[in-house]
Amino acid sequence: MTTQPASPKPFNRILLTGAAGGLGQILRETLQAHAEIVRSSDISPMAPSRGQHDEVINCNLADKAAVAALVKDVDAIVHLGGISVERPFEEIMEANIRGTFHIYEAARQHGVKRIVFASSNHVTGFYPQDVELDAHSQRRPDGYYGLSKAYGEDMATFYFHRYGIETVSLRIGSSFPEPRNLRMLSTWLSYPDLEHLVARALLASNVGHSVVYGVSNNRDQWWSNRHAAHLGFAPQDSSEVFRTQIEQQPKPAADDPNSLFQGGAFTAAGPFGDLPETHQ
Ligand code: NAI
Ligand code: 15L
Repeated sequence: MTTQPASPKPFNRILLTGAAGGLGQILRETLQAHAEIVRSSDISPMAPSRGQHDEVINCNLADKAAVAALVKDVDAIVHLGGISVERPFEEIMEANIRGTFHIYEAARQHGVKRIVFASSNHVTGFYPQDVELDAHSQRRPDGYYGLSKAYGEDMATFYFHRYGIETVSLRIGSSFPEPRNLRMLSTWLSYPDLEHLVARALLASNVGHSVVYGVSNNRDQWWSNRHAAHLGFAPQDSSEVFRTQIEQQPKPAADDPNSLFQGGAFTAAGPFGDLPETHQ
């Protein structure tokens, strides 16, 4: 009896940026299902390559020439790399704003047709927690970090209309092994649901530039994915199994940013880098 050859994977080579990070380490494993070769990249050290299907390249996203070389021979990009919390503008500028521009430019040069962009719920973080949002809601970034993700989303729109490069922007809520506080009972995205979301973002056809909130099937939802149904994202997990343990934590005060805004503590970060009084 002859064995059938395994069916070809949808992509030959996927580039994963931010591969040393919390989500990158998860996706480095699971992207193997979708590509013959996963090329993992980060500015920080990563676990060594485990063979010819698992490439590892250190790269600073702020270095345009290095990013252009990184993207050579790639068919799709899962772009997670960058500063993932609120920081002074200058840091965000290099890694997130310049870095994302370098990724799109390199994609254009090398003919990459699909990018999955790790955006964030912080592009709409300044909405109150009792307002339901969808992908068409006007953005309300809650800091330089949220602004950089809004810029990334706009860059995705531009590169689609100008060059036909498709993107799915994932407005990820809080993707950790477990929700950490009351707010995250609404914003939590489990790792299995993240993996499923990234798979749909890579594989769904005719996405143009689509925006989807990355959130599990939690009981209390702030975000509707009514405009992203074409992606086929159907989260299976719920934060509800953690509710009893989370509700044992001291409850934040009613005027605490974690109680008021969807972006939680990010809305109260900064200001950074005030000049000394003699320079004002
Ligand atoms: P992380 O901070 O653990 O990983 C980000 C990685 O990017 C790090 O390994 C870091 O070394 C790398 N990086 C930073 N600056 C770089 C540069 N100049 N060049 C190359 N690499 C650089 O973040 P995490 O949690 O894994 O998130 C991944 C992505 O998803 C990030 O873009 C983050 O903004 C986004 N996101 C994550 C959420 C979460 O709940 N984990 C929520 C919303 C968005
Ligand atoms: C994010 O965008 C951050 O990258 C992550 O560290 C979490 O803080 C998350 O948002 C959140 O809003 O909980």
